[in-house]
Amino acid sequence: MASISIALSKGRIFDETAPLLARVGIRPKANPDSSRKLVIATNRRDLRLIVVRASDTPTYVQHGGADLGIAGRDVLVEHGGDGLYQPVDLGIARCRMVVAVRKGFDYAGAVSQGARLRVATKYVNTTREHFAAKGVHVDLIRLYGSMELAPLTGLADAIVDLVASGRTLRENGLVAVEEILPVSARLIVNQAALKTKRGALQPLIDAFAEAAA
Ligand code: PRT
Ligand code: MG
Repeated sequence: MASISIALSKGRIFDETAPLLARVGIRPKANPDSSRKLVIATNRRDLRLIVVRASDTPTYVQHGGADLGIAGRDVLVEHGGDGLYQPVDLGIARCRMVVAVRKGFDYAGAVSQGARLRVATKYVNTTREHFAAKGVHVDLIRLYGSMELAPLTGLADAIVDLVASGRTLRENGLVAVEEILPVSARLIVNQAALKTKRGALQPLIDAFAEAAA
């Protein structure tokens, strides 16, 4: 029996994937939110979960550290998606990637006057491409989290971050001024594994597609 591994991150992605796993007939033997285990066995002897950082999921699947993975479109676009199939939009962990600024900051004015905009984000590749396509000059400031602080402290004029309810922006006096991408989580597959283990992987991919629909 071919052994199969699925990479995913704890927190939001695991929580929203759990009902899909149940529908596919996969029952993890531990909950990564409470366990410290990074490799989690399931009721299926041929299948285990690998717990990784959200932004590392595409890297694990690309290099064959896992056969399958579950990752947000934000992470996939930023990573580039080399060596990955993205066969199923799971429709979970939905949010939007946006440009946000301090309330009262004249974003349209700054952009139309051709000012160099200082933009803080962890999505540097996506952000560079977004502004290049608009012909707006930006200085990128790479952060690893809490992007919302950057405009409040004068570190940056704008941020590129994810918004779901809008509460985080609102509570920090920020407003979204532009949408870059709608985001949801995708099932991703190592391209080489799909060829060598198609018999084991294809039914699982089909089951996820069915469970997500
Ligand atoms: O911790 P690590 O750096 O490894 O990754 P992470 O913090 O990005 O992981 P996690 O678990 O927070 O997010 C995993 C994935 O969930 C992301 O890659 C997205 O695809 C998806 N997702 C969906 C979100 C949100 N919704 C979301 N709202 N990820 C983050 N947020 C954050 C956002 O960055 C902001 O700080 O929530 C805040 C905004 O939420 P609202 O509801 O206040 O608007
Ligand atoms: Mg986090």
